[in-house]
Amino acid sequence: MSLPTQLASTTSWLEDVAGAGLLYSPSLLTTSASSLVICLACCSNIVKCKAASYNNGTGVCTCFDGTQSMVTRHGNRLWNRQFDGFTYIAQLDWLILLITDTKRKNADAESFCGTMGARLAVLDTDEKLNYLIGLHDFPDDTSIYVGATDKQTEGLYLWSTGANLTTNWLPGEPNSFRVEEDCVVVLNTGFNDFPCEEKANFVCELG
Ligand SMILES: [Ca+2]
Ligand SMILES: [Ca+2]
Repeated sequence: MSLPTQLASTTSWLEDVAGAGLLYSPSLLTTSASSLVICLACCSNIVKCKAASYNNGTGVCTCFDGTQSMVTRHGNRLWNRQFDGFTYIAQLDWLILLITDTKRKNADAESFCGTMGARLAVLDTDEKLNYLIGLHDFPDDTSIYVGATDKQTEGLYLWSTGANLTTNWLPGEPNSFRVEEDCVVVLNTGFNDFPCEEKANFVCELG
């Protein structure tokens, strides 16, 4: 059991249209259910379950935890379980929470994510960056803190996982435009180095 216990009671689900027609495995449970609601209720009882697929035609209900393999399965529809506001993206096996209704300094944003057992999101693949900026509620012309910094060595940007951040910078960035720009935000389509003391929106992930 790896998920924080405060998330275990959450029971809301959101359909993931991009995942329609796919079957993910290995499954935690595969069963027959007479309706979608029964399928989702069944999967809600499994603490580790992050998503469920249901096939209206066959009544096959599958609850699963990961994306180790997926095959096409006609008629399947996919639902992602919502963990206290976090959205689970099955294709990336990624749980994120985008905060756009409050702005915090970088350290305070990191702490806020930490109170939920999360951290500022590590966008270390093109797929994760593209998913985030493709969200319909991703705001235009707004800086969103992510989990990278060059505090240790000026100009060497590292994700909190230790991986290098070298791609997807906006044109001309990183530029240390203001005296100290040691934190990183997503702005529109790429990364910008940004003063850590300035308040910004942010995105958390459950690592
Ligand atoms: Ca810097
Ligand atoms: Ca900059």
